[in-house]
Amino acid sequence: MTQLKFTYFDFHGGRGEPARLAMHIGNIAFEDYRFAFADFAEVRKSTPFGQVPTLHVDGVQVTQSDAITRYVGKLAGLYPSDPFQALLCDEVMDVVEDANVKFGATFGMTGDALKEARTALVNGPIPMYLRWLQSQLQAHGGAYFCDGRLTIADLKVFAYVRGLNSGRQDHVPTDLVQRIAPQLNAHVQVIAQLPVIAQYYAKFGI
Ligand SMILES: N[C@@H](CCC(=O)N[C@@H](CS)C(=O)NCC(=O)O)C(=O)O
Repeated sequence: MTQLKFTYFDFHGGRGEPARLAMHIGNIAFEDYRFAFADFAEVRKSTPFGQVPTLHVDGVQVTQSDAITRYVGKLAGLYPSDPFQALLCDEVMDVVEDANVKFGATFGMTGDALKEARTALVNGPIPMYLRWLQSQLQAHGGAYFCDGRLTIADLKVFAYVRGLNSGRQDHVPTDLVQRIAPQLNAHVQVIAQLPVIAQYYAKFGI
């Protein structure tokens, strides 16, 4: 059996969450190597770009969150086999990643600089991405983003929207998604209530 070791922060979000969820849903055995934020400086030394997540596949270290999520998504049966549905799935994931990259540029900022940068995102790019994601969801029936079923695109958006709603991101109002794209919050609720997802978070006491 292929040995998988997934390395990411010890929290339930970010770029690592879709892959962790996909492996759980697919009942794929893996070592879930979680580390504290305080240990990142040390952990990053063992990664090629000083970034996480990484996935070791039989000892081979692989980077890039979406490539990893697609790989485990295929193993878990959560990636479309139809090329056009796969394209739609990838498109949604890449849009969320564009949003992540813009947001990531504000990490490390403090004080007024952080406030200004986050406020600019909240007033521009983030609503743009949220509106587009909501329109994609609607265009594909309202329940799932593609393939008429749960895929890794849903997991990627789920983790992103939960992060925005969490209150953990300074200067991002917790009602932003609800104001701009309420159907994304309804989607989060549906995903969170799937027995396999509810069971996953219950394991962590969430
Ligand atoms: N393209 C990479 C980006 C990874 C990335 O930026 N990860 C963040 C944590 S979510 C990180 O390690 N940031 C530290 C840095 O870039 O210095 C991916 O998708 O995996």
